[in-house]
Amino acid sequence: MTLPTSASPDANPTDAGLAAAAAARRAAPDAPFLVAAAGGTPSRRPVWMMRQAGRSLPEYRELRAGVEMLDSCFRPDLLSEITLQPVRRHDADAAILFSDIVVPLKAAGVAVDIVPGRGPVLEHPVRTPADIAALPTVEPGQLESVVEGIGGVLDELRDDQVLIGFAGAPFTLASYLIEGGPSKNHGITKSLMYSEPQTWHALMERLTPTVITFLRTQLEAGIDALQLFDSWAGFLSLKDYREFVAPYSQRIFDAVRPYGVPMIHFGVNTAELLGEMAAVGPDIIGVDWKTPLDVAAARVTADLRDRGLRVPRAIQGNLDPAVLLAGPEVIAGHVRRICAEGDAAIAAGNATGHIFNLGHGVLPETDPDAITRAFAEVHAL
Ligand code: 1CP
Repeated sequence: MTLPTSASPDANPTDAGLAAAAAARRAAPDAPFLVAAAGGTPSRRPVWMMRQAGRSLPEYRELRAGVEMLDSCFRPDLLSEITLQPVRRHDADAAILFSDIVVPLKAAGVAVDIVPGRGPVLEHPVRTPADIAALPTVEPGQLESVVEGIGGVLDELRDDQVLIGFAGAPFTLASYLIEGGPSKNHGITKSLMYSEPQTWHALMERLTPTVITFLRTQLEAGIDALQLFDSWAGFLSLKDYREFVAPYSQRIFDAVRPYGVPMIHFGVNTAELLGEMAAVGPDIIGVDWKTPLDVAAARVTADLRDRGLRVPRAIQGNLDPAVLLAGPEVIAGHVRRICAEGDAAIAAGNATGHIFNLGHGVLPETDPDAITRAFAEVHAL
């Protein structure tokens, strides 16, 4: 097992780190996900779904019985098996690593647990300069079980299927740390940001290296692509996102770009932020279900062009997860519409490719057969 060698997270990756990643990564030149991400014509439209691993699957519930959520993220056998379950069942073009955005914090020694039916809960919220100074930064050696689990996934994937690694972006992580758990309006987080900007920036500075190390560790273990989840960034205005969040997310993309894998950036309620979230550096823009893909792509392209940045980019999305609870005809209609909107974005020159996904995660009550049918319908179009 090779562990990352990059000592200073924010510096350029070391040659040894880049070599380790290149050696661990499988050659998958024809994988539809990678072809679509690179602007080519894939053999079929690639599809994966956020939260495809997890509670919608009976085989997941069976495997997790009696095992705490975060414990399962540190058991390589469970990690690989749960990651692979939806890929086998639904013939997905990509696996998403079974982990959680709080895994690097837990690995670093932060007292955090995932409470069933609720989400990540901190024993001590992080709200003061002293709390921030005491927050540990994750070291690659603390993530060995994740590295081992990734190896298990790569051994089993077909070579036209990819493994997507991920991390939570600093804003979304900060919200859990400051609030102490899931939040409806992120009020404590935002009030700290407004009233104590220095404390806010200190927390962002503290979290950024942990996110970089978590991603580099996955890259050096061989992931084929990555997604930075800033799930709750849509609670911010564009101005606040620019000032308080974008510089850190940009540093993260800069720090992992040398590995050369496709990078996705996603958040919910981000219609107003899409251009800015694209400008911080991803290759693929994840869109929630509220903005049609062709409209989103046009907006992103215009914003990037105004700044002299590379256009167009690939686009990912964006079926409303609730549609999967409706009947087969309803699902098929929405799948057709979204594929047409993706094609329209490409035809207009505003996207290089379309990766089908949901606009957010699979709802736990979703019938797995409805998910399988949706995958097949995307592939048939
Ligand atoms: O009881 C259970 O089975 C735990 C439910 C669960 C699962 C399956 C949690 C708790 N996390 C996960 C796995 C997970 N988390 C994955 C891998 C599985 C997959 O996608 O197929 C991923 C990518 C995440 C990432 C994650 N965790 C995000 C970003 C994505 C998103 O949904 O926006 C966020 C915000 C979290 C926090 C979290 N962890 C768990 C829950 C229920 C939540 C959300 C809590 C909240 O609403 O604030």
